[in-house]
Amino acid sequence: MGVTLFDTLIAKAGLTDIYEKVIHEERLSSDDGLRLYQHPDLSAIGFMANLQRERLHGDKVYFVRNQHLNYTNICNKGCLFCSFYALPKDPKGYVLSPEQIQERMRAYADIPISEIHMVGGVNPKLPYEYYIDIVKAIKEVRPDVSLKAFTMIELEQIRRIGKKPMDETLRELKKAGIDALPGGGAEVFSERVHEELFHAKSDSDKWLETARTAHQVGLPSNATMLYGHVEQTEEKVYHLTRLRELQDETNGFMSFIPLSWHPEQTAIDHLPGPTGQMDLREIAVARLMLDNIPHIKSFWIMNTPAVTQVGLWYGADDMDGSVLEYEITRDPDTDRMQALTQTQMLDMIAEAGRQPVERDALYRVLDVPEPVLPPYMQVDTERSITA
Ligand code: V47
Repeated sequence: MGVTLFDTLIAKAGLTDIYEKVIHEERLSSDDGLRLYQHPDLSAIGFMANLQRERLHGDKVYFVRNQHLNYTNICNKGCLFCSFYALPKDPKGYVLSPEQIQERMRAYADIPISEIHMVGGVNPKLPYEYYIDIVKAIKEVRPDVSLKAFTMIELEQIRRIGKKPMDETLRELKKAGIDALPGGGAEVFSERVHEELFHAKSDSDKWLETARTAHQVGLPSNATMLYGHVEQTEEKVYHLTRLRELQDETNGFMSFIPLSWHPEQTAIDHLPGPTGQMDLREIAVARLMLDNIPHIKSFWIMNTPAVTQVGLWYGADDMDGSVLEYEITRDPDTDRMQALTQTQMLDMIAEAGRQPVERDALYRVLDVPEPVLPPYMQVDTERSITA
C-alpha cells in the first residue's frame, strides 16, 4: 500500500510509532499514553482512536432506554468534587423507601425501559436488608429490566453493615436481582488526589479488589475515571493501565466512562473544570489505551450531547441513554437537560453519521433502528439543478 495523506500527517506530528502499533494491534505503553495526552494534534489522536473504534464496532453506537435512581443522597464521605451529597444531619438529606422507588418507576410505566441504573451516597444508617429490599422492589415492578446498581464504594459499605465477606454480599445482591455494577467511585487512582479530594473513601486498591471479586462471582461492571479537577496526566495514565491490568485478569469490564467533572456547587468550584477538547481527548486516549475493554461511553449528561456527537468519531461507541432524572450533577440554576427521548437519541446518532443500536445494561442488542438523517443532510432532488 502506498503512503497515504494520513501517514504523512501522522509522520509530521511525530506519531508514526504509535500509529504503527495501533495498526498492528499492539498494546500502547504508559509513555505512549503520556504522549497522547500531551500532543497538540487532537485530530490525529482522534483519528487513531476512531480506527480502533471502527475495528471493534464499525459504525454502531449503543444507547439504552434507562432510568437513573438515587436511593439516598446522604453520604459520610465528604468528597470535595461532589455536589450531590448531604451530610447525615443535613435537612436536605433523603432516603427513598422501596415503595417510593417503585413509585418513581411507575411514573415511567409507559416507556419501555430496559436498564435501571441505581446508585446512592454512603449512608451509614441504612441496614443490610434495605439494599436487598430495594433491589427486589425494582424487579417486582419491572422483572425484565437489567439492573445495574451500587458502586464499589457503596458495596464496601453494604458488606461492612452486613458483616459479610464481599463475595457473599455480591452473591446475595445478585440473587436478589442485580445484573451488573456501574463504574462509579473510582475517581482517579492516585494516593495524592485521594488524600486531597476524597480521603474518607477507600482507595484504588480496594476499588480494584471489589471489582475483581464482582467479576469473579459473575457480575460484570463498568469503570470510570473522574477528570478535570486536580489530577495530573501521569495519574490518568496510571489509572488506565491499572484498569487494563485487571481486565487482562478478569475480562469483567464492559465499558469505560471518562467522567467530565462539573465544578458547579461543589466545595472546589473555583477550579475551571474540563474543556470540550479535554473531553474528546479523554475519550480518544481511553479507546487507544484500553485495548481490552469493549466499550467506551461518552456520558452525554456530563459531556453534553454536542461533544458526545463528535466523540462518536473520537473513540466512543456508546452514549448511555435516556437517563430519566439524573441528580448527581443536577444544577437547578441552569436547569440543564436531564433526559433525552428515544427520538432525540436516534436523531443525535443519525446526524453523527452512525448506526444506532439499542442495548440493555449487559450490552445485549434489543433493536437496530433505521437511522433517519436530518433534512439538511438529505439530498434534495427537488432543488437539484441536474434533476
Ligand atoms: O462516582 C461526582 C462522579 C460518579 C461529580 O457505569 C461527578 O454506566 C462530574 O459513575 N461532576 C457517578 N462527576 C456517575 C457514574 C456513572 C455515570 C453514568 C454511567 C455510569 C455507568 C456510571 O459521578 C461518581 C463520581 O465519580 N461525580 N460528582 C461532579 N460534580
